[in-house]
Amino acid sequence: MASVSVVIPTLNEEMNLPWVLRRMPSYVDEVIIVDGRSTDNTVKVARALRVDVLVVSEPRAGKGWALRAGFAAASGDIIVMLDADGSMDPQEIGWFVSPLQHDFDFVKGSRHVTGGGSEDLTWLRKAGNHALTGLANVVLHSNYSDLCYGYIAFRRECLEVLQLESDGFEIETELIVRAAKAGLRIAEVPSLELDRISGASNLQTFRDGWRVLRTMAHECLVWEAPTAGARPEVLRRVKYAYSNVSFPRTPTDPQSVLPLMSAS
Ligand SMILES: Nc1nc2c(ncn2[C@@H]2O[C@H](COP(=O)(O)OP(=O)(O)OP(=O)(O)O)[C@@H](O)[C@H]2O)c(=O)[nH]1
Ligand SMILES: [Mg+2]
Repeated sequence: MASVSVVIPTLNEEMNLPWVLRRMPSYVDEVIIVDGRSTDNTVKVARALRVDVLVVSEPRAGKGWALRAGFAAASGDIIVMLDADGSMDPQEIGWFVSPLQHDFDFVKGSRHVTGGGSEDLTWLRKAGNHALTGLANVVLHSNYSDLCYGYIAFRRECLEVLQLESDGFEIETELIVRAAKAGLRIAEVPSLELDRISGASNLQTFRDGWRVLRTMAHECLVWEAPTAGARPEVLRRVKYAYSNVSFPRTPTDPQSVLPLMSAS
């Protein structure tokens, strides 16, 4: 059974973390809180709720810095990233983990497939996300349904291929674009985004929307997926054809099968 690490960036989330940590499924092996800028009791609350929590310090500003520090510290076979504000329900982690145990490399939550949804999206963000998703799909020949959503899980080996370098919220775009360009096997699972429980959002729609667009252009045009240095299972879609593609599609004589069946 693969081990699961959950990475949670926190910036003044003392009020919201209790809900998040109490909803953590028991099969999660490691919970990593990445903090360094909170001025409230976020870290104390985390330690009080979960004695084995791993606290990583990242004083630089931005979700990208925080996630990269958390990923570097994670020891699980599977890494799940989710927010600390109560907008992503840890009880959904199983939906993300199971495709990864069945040959997928990268699993994304989607608010725009059946079973998913959002209590949190304003019409402006919804329209912006829709436009960015459409644009990404045209350029990447992908069929993502929800680009700007950061409930994501992947096999740890993927980090070697993804080579993340973003500092802010645009790390989500970087992850998603690079996963498609690297030929990872990607699945989307439904996710219900809830309202932030309390406190203020750190996202600014226009500033961060622009950063997402700029990152997308850069990633699509400039970034090239590495072909060496990564573990083969992560790159299998690039390097290998499915082993059964040449399995002959000719009619089978039933007599060649039936004696075998009756013998068993
Ligand atoms: N460590 C760390 N965590 C951060 C930083 N900025 C944001 N976060 C965390 O990243 C997560 C996402 O931030 P939010 O402010 O909720 O942004 P969002 O979910 O994209 O926007 P909303 O939908 O408006 O909530 C939360 O858990 C924040 O606490 C940062 O600079 N450092
Ligand atoms: Mg949020």
